[in-house]
Amino acid sequence: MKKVLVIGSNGQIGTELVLKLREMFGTENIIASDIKQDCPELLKNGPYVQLDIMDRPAVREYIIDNQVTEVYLLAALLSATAEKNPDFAWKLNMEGLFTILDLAKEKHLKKVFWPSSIAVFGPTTPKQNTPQYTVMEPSTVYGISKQAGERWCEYYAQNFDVDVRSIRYPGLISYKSLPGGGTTDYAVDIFYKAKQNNKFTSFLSENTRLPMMFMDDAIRGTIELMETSKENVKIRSSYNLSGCDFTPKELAESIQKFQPDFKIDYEFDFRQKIADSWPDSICDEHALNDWGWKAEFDLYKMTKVMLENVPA
Ligand code: NAD
Ligand code: AKB
Repeated sequence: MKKVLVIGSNGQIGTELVLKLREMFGTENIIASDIKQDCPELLKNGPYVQLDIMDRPAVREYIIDNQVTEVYLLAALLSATAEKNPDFAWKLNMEGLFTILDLAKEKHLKKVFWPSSIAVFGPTTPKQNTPQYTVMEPSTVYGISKQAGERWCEYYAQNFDVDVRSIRYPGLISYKSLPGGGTTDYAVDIFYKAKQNNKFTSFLSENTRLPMMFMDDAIRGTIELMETSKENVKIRSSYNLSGCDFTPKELAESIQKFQPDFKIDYEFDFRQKIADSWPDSICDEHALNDWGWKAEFDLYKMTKVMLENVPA
């Protein structure tokens, strides 16, 4: 019997992941949980529990008492927020992971999903079509925490037979919930500003290319990885996953296909340096070969769906 706990359910990924998991496996079997007291409107159709991932005893007690079988651990500080509070970011991003990996090591959990990021790469990584295995010297506290997390996931898998699965998500683009403090957030905000004001000021410069993905692809990829048989999961650090890649200028041009008068200008800030340290595009051949991953949304299709759904 599957009983899933999604920790950090109220965020950009968690909201859509909970909705999809409930649709697939039954509302009562998917428990949303977040540090926030209130359950978001969209998730009120099923169970919700307030949990702080930093409260190790409370998390352990809840998982053991409720016979949870799988955890998706999404609670973290993202790249831009983490740079402003490095000590706390390191603590939050690492401690929660150990709590969950230890529960899996003790066989209280059958499976764990923990997301990594393209932030594991750094300025010395080859930028185009970045391979799965390459130089990894992240220059942000967020990237360092994700890289350390990947190493620990692989260590627990190899030494304690923990079934942990992970994806290095690119920047995710969605309309059901807002992003939570990343460097790629501009690519969501631009759609709100396009609908509301028909103009946008980008905090990244016009030719800053980054790997991105529409949320439907990310959720499908996540569940496909979690549902594939254990033998198919050959990488226990984290899989490269590619959706599409574009610059702010190209994204603006894509919006102009639907709103010809849309205007963009550029005022870059501290996030430019973070973006400059990340890849332009990602090679995801291992995900394709091991468990059949294939993205469905390109820039045009994503732009169309975003403009149709973001409120004016
Ligand atoms: P988000 O910031 O939107 O959501 C994180 C959620 O965690 C929030 O609802 C927050 O309230 C909750 N949270 C924070 N501290 C908590 C705590 N102590 N206990 C319990 N919950 C807590 O983040 P997201 O975009 O949904 O990202 C989820 C995960 O995916 C993160 O690990 C992130 O690094 C990773 N990721 C996201 C992206 C992206 O573009 N969104 C890309 C790469 C990787
Ligand atoms: C961020 O910008 O911090 C995230 C990520 C790519 O990990 N969207």
